[in-house]
Amino acid sequence: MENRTYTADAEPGDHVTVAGWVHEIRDLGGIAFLILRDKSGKIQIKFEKDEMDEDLVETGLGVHRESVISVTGDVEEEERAPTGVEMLPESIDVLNEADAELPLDPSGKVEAELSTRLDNRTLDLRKEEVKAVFEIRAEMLRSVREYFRDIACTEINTPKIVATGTEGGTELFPITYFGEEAFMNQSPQLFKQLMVGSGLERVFEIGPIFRAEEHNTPRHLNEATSIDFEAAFTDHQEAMDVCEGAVKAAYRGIAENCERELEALGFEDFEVPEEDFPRLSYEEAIERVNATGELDTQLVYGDDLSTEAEKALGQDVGGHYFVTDWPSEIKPFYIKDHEDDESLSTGFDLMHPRLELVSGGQREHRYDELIEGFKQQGLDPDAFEYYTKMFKYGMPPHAGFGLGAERLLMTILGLENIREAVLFPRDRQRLSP
Ligand code: AMO
Repeated sequence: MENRTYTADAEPGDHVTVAGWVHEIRDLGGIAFLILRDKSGKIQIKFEKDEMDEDLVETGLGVHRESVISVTGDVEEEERAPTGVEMLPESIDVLNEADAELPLDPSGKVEAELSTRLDNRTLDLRKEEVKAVFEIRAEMLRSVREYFRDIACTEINTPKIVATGTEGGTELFPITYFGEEAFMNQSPQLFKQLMVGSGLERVFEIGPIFRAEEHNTPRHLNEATSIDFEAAFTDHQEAMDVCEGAVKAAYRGIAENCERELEALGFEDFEVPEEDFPRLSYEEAIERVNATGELDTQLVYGDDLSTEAEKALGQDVGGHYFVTDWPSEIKPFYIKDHEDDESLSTGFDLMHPRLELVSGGQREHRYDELIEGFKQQGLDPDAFEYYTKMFKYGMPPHAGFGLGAERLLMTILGLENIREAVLFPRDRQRLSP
């Protein structure tokens, strides 16, 4: 729209055209106010009924809330106005009138269930605190991208329609691809590994992953966003350094660039984790969980960390921490075992006190050992020939990780439900919008 001014930029003395949504109309009798909202904020528009053109007053005050209008007029200083300025309208254009009844109240005065909010995301995101979540999400991804660029990684995009899965057969979404069975990709795992053997060496990808999990929990999605890193000539310790760096970069970016959004979400002070994330071995983690006395049944070596165990450990540690040196059989075929102890893997998880954020590790780059790993996991190596054969043509040692973007955002902002971190979540009940 030509000559449109954002409400936040309207200064006393200006003659401007603003455009946005009718947030509220307050009619006090002789005087009335229309609050107009746009991406940048709000502005008060004053109607002095006796002194203004009747049609103008009627148009401005007769319009339904949430209608889209543009207003042209002078901006004046007004201490009593919420933003310290107000506009005196000369002309008003109703660009699109909204229905009188709305399925959701964007002013937030009437609270709505999460499912109603998700059904009406457009209206939901007119709320300052909901919009803030997605402005922060954008900043989180921007700062993570910048971090990866700064450590010489190249951003890649890999296929989401694939012939085989990698993260366990039961969690695949099958699709039909020109009469052939295909799947939605669970992880860019194999593709990102193939790229460390290419001339790119160090890569990252931010993209969708698809998991046909039966879980219907506040921490699982069926379509999530994974922040993947993979680099040649890197071991699992260095991959953990990068992982910690990426998470801290996300916090820092938000702290530096999202002051207004954090305020809208009620943060009085926003803490950026500064200390090193401790690295606990799986064995230490098990001992520490058992020592908390929080579990009904003690964990034994070889158990995966249950949700209760993660919670107990999270409370005990009190901040982010890595769990390293997992028993080999718990970790997938592409993770390398320790050379001096094959019962232990180089796989690691990064935990937030609330939940797991990351899985990663050093990868098996030796052809024969890789084929053996497929067989041990009950997978047919022939089905992965496109991947395995590249390990015969000069595949460097490498490591990487996958970081769940929604889980990261959820933990940074303390969101209760992962669905609040996605515009249009996909879960067991939800396929639209
Ligand atoms: P993993 O399966 O552990 O590892 O996934 C990595 C991270 O992705 C996020 N995540 C999910 N988030 C929401 N809903 C889900 N259903 C979901 N599934 C996963 C989590 C998890 O920690 N290929 C490996 C990564 C690697 O080794 O590089 C992998 O996919 O935050």
